[in-house]
Amino acid sequence: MESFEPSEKGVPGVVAFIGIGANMGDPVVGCRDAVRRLGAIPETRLLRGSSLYRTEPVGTRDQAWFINSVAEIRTGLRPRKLFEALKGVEREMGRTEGPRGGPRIIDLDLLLYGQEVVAEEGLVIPHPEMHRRRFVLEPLCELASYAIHPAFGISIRGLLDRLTDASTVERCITG
Ligand code: PH2
Ligand code: MG
Ligand code: MG
Repeated sequence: MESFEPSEKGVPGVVAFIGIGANMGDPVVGCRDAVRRLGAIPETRLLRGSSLYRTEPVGTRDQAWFINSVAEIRTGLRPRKLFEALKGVEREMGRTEGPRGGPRIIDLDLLLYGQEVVAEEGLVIPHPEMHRRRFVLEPLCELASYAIHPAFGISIRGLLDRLTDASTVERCITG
């Protein structure tokens, strides 16, 4: 994974965090491929990727365990354009409509977009479930424990300390 470089300072664009998940096909390969593809989105650079985590399914529990990670990007795209680009990457990787919360070849969720709060039809940022999900907060905390959830004014570390989600999240491949 690429790491943050001091030369990034002053580069225009907004730092955003993307949640990545997969539990079909080879999910390790899928998650890595997705991270690489994020860096190919127009006006967007990949800054860092977290470790990969093996995670117990939350919600629909009768499905395979997931691989989850988080990537940090810098983008010149506005939130809606970035969201559409993420959907485009999901489609390119073969994602098809399936049952809500069910198995998927790849899932790319826009977690944080700078400190912006967005509540539009079909697009809510910060991601409306992120503060409840250990499979999101553990990898996000690895990258940005200090980041503030702009709707709650609480750091990622603080959200993790308050979390009641007791599902298993194991770091399996170090970033
Ligand atoms: N995604 C879901 C539902 N449940 N569970 C885990 N462990 N990881 C996920 O990415 C996940 C989930 C819907 O997006
Ligand atoms: Mg999701
Ligand atoms: Mg999604």
